[in-house]
Amino acid sequence: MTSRRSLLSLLALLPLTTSAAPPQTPPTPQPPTPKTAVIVVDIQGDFTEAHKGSLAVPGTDATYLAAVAAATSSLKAAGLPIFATQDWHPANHISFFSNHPGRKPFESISLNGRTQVLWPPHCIRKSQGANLLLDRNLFSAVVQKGKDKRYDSYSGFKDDGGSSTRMESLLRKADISHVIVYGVATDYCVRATALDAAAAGFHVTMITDLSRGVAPASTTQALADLKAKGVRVVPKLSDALPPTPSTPTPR
Ligand code: VGL
Ligand code: ZN
Repeated sequence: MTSRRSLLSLLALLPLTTSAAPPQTPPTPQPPTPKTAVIVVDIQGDFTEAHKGSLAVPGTDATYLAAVAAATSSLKAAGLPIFATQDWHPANHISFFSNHPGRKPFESISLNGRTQVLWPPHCIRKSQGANLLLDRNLFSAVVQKGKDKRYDSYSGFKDDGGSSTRMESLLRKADISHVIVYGVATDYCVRATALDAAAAGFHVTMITDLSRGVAPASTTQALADLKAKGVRVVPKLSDALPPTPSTPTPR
């Protein structure tokens, strides 16, 4: 009796080698679903007609802003992290025509070997017109750009001097592989941000219905440039979603 008992208890202590091998892999392996983030570009008073902005982009009325707000809310509700870019210039910024005596708004000049469009003063840091027009609670982070008076920064990733913003590291930290991009202006900051995202290796989808351009010709050209670099250019938010299901499908 004792011998059989002790034998059984001894057996219980032995590691089971034949059946039910201990797991060698992490207990909850993740399916390789691509993680998607949203970059909402420069939705600020100075770029909108609705707020009588100093650099109002055509088509940025209250209806446009409502569509951007609704789309951004639904993307956040679907669980996607939302990043905003915010043009945030010092008053003496190089891109303002008024800082170049004798120059007029929308003129292009050559500056240190680059073409610089001279803009009406806009998005001066802390000014009313620089305010983001969407609820702050939507955003995982707000990435400010154009803060160095010497350089313009259409891109949310880096300025014309090559200095990086926090954008790429924020996306990497969040393990993002896809970004959805929309906002203003299609031909400037949306274009540059989407191109830099693609150059950094992210899959990029740009939504035209949620974006507006400064001028028709440069907007058409911008969309061609984006497509040429592999950016998926789609009209609607619903076209942007299929490759990246936001709700996990049961397996
Ligand atoms: C922008 C011109 C100057 C933009 C910013 O948001 O597209 N355009 N600064
Ligand atoms: Zn600017």
